[in-house]
Order: sequence, then C-alpha cells, then structure tokens
Amino acid sequence: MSVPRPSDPLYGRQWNLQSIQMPAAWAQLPVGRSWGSPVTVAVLDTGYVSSPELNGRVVNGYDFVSNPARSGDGDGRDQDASANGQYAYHGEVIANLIAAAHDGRGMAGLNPQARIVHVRVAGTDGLIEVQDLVDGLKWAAGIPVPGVPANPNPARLLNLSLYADFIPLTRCDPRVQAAVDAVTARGTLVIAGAANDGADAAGYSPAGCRNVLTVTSVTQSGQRPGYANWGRSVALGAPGGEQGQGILASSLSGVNGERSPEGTSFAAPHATGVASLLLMVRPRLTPAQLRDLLTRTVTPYTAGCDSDPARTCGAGLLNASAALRAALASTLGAATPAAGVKTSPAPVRPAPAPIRPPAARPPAGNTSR
Ligand SMILES: [Ca+2]
Ligand SMILES: [Ca+2]
Repeated sequence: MSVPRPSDPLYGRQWNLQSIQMPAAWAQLPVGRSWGSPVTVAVLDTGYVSSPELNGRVVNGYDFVSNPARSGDGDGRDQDASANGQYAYHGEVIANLIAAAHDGRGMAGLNPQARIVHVRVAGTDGLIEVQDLVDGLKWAAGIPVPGVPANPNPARLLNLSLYADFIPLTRCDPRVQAAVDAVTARGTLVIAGAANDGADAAGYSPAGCRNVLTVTSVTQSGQRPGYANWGRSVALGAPGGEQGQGILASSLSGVNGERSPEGTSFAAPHATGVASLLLMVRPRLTPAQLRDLLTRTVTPYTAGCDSDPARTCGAGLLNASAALRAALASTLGAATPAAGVKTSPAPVRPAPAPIRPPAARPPAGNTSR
C-alpha cells in the first residue's frame, strides 16, 4: 500500500503525526476525492484567524466574550469572533492542527477536509468566564442561546483546549456539566485539553466533567511532560510536546510563519482531528461510540506514562490508523442515504475581514501553554 506523504514543507518535522500513525490513517482513505460526509468542528478558543491553511473551510463564528474590559474589541458579545491580542495564535494553531490543507505550503493538518467554526470565548488575557463558555458550548452545537442568532454551522465536535477561570479548581462546575450534557444529547462530542498544572484534571471544567473526552500530553517518547494534568478523568494521551520539542504548526504571526508551542492545548486537537475522520466515514457515530473507538484503539504506554501509577494518562496514546481501521471495519454509525440522493455540504458562511496581526509572545496562564 502506498503511504501518502504530504508535500508541505513543515511535514518532515511534524513528529506528532508519526506518533499517532497518521500516514497509515490517510492511506486508508481515497486519494483525490471526498473522504465521506462533511464534518464541522468548532474550536472554542481565542477566536477567528483567516488562516490560508483553512481557505474556504473556516467560519468566523461568534464572539462570546461578554466583558468589554477583557474583550479587546471595545464591546461585549457580537458577530465577529476575530481573535486579538497576544494569544490570538492559540485558536489559530489548534484549528490548523486539526484541518490544515495538504497544499505544499506550511504544515499538514490531520483532516484537510474538515471545516472549522471559530467560537471566541477567551479574552485578550487568555481567561474564560463560565457563562461565556457555557453559552459558547451550546451555540457551537446548534442549541439556541438567548440574544444570539442561531448558529448556521452547528458542529459535531467541539475542541476545548481551555478551562473556565474565575472558579475554584476543585470539581467540574455544574453549569459547565449541564452544557456538556446538553450538547452530548444532541450527538456532539466535547474534546478537552487536560490543562497544564501538573495536577489532577478532575478539578477542571470541562476536563473534569462527565461526557468529555479529556486528552493529556505525552512527549515523543510517550512520557507525561511535567506540566500535563493527569488522573482518572483523562481518556487518552496525544502529542503535546515539551520545551524544545513542541508541536509544529503554521501560524500567520509566528516567525517564518510557524510556531512550536507545547501544552495540552495542542494534544486535544489530535483527538479532535481523528474523531473528525471517523465522522466522515461513519457520520452517525454517537459521542459514546466515538469515545469507545478512540480509547480502545490506542497504543498502550510501554511502561505507563509516568513513574507514579496514580498519575495516569488514560488508556494509551491516540492511534489514528487503528481508530480509522476499526471504524471502517464496522457498520456502526454508517450513513444510510436514500437511493439516488446525493448529499452535498451545507454552505459555509463567508468569512469577514482579516484580523489585525497579533503580537508574537509566549503564552502564560490557562491551557495556553
Ligand atoms: Ca466583542
Ligand atoms: Ca499546508
């Protein structure tokens, strides 16, 4: 079997794609045509960046940052989710990891056929209020939110490389849990980064909530980096990098158009990208079925991910090839189109004007590591 090798110049340094067996996953998909049903992924994060890696596949969703003192755009909530401030690259990198084009430029994303909706929930300080997160979660999945126009591009997957600030880090916040349960009931899977405090992820929202697929970081050698949260609420591990060996991605504001950040923020989108491939080939998979496929096909950690067995990193390391093979071998979640009916993708709302370039500075708090 020929293994596709993207011609994108950064591809040779994207070690994380090898770690999760991405080339062998792509090899199972048709070349030069659609991989299946269209899949929309919402990135709840710092907001919209007009990435050339996502040309025609990215939507400027909605700005849920309600506090004008933290929004950086002079007002509260509005229809322009454009990122601004020093962390603007955060959501951009996450979207690119999931869906960057295989176009001979920049990086290669996990699913170059996925569509991205940016939902802005983080202020320019990188922090997130519970109510903004709760409303953003619902809206992203297509649930009505008072005072906000309906989302014309509801997502089946929500990537949350973040947690709610301004609340104690002692348990899943019941407001966040209720929102997660509501979107799960609509068939949408919430995927979260475990956060970067080297602590038990159970105290974080959404990482510690039920029905969330929580992802922590592992290094290239399959170990938990010291920053990465751990514990029973972690479902699996994915490459999140470490100092000096980050997760390479295209970024408009990065030096030479690239960045190599590390953090669980950049582990979670690996699971999201693979889940989006599973939904393309098996569009009726439920959140529970997606979770099962992703966790039972992992590559086991050779000697645990940490010398302390309590600091678990979940079932193992994400394995894109094995997950896709398992999905394709099963009829679970298969589409049942009516004979002669050709499905076509829903229109993507046109993206508005590009944002002002963010300052390139190292991130600080939150999962914005
Ligand atoms: Ca605003
Ligand atoms: Ca590219």
